[in-house]
Amino acid sequence: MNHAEFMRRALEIAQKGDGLTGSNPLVGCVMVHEGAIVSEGYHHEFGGPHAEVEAVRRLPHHLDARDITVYVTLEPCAHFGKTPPCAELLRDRGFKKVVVATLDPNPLVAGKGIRILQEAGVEVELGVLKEEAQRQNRRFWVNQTEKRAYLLAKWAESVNGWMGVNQGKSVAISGSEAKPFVHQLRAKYPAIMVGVQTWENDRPQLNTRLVEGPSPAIWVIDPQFRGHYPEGKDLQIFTKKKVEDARAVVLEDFSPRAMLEELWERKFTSVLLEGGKRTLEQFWEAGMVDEIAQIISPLALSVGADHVAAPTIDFTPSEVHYLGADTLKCWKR
Ligand code: AOF
Ligand code: ZN
Repeated sequence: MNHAEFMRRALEIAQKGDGLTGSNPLVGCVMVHEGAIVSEGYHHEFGGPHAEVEAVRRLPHHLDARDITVYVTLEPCAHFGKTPPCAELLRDRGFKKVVVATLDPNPLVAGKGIRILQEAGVEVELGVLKEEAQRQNRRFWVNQTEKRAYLLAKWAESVNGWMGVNQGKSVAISGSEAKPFVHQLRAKYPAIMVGVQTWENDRPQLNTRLVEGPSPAIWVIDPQFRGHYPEGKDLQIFTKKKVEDARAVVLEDFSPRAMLEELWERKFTSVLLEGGKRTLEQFWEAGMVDEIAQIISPLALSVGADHVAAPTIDFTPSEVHYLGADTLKCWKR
């Protein structure tokens, strides 16, 4: 195995933490002695030990750290978080060399980890598989560099480009195999957001009833506060209007970015935006869509005055999957 292959292995094991690390990144660490992997570790879950700590624990005692090169997919941390700084751990163990895929955008670290190592005379190589490493932690990157929630835009449309009907008549577009997929998606997102029009038209439940997993917190975008929100219903409403409702969150700046920043401040690292047309387009036009899941059903809805056209969002899918008769087109920024 060569240099890049060791880092690729570190990225591969990092992926095992997918969905479990919460607001933390996925991180993998591989230790190499005389061209062979002698230890591995990854960040398993939020609050758990960091990848480097896991790898150090598994390292056979008889090996001399001065002969070992450490590969890690993210700059070792420099702060006392839930665990002591990983950069100090690697330094104190006396490893010969540390190869890092990318700097940590977290301001608590951001170059400080590398400095700790270099100042102690540890050889550091930065940038091996940098792009892959940053893409793997796309959500963490958006959170840390833009201080906002990461956004996935999801909608379903008929093959002839309709999204549904107006005036309180909800219509099922996607088929039975797409539904559990959508519910799985919801279980992975701490928040779900819809425009007031969709809220009023469809009365969506926005939960995960078809799969195991938590239902996301519901957010409705309703500048004039004209929606109907039953007493006791657990949700939050972004609005411009100062109203007497504890669930209302009044925003002066009613932009897509401001909403995502507000969500991030409230500890929502990501949000699933489920419509409708105008809302989806507004977030897209504001450059706030990080990922898209578009479901296309083979059903040709007939054209009527009360039909709603699908959003006009021009993207080139990076992946296409099939959910029964439906097609799923995915895109990532
Ligand atoms: C590493 N190795 O495996 C991870 C790192 O709350 P804590 O203590 O878990 O710290 C979380 C921060 O530490 C996180 O925001 C990111 O900057 C870094 N994560 N660093 O050296 C790891 N998971
Ligand atoms: Zn650490």
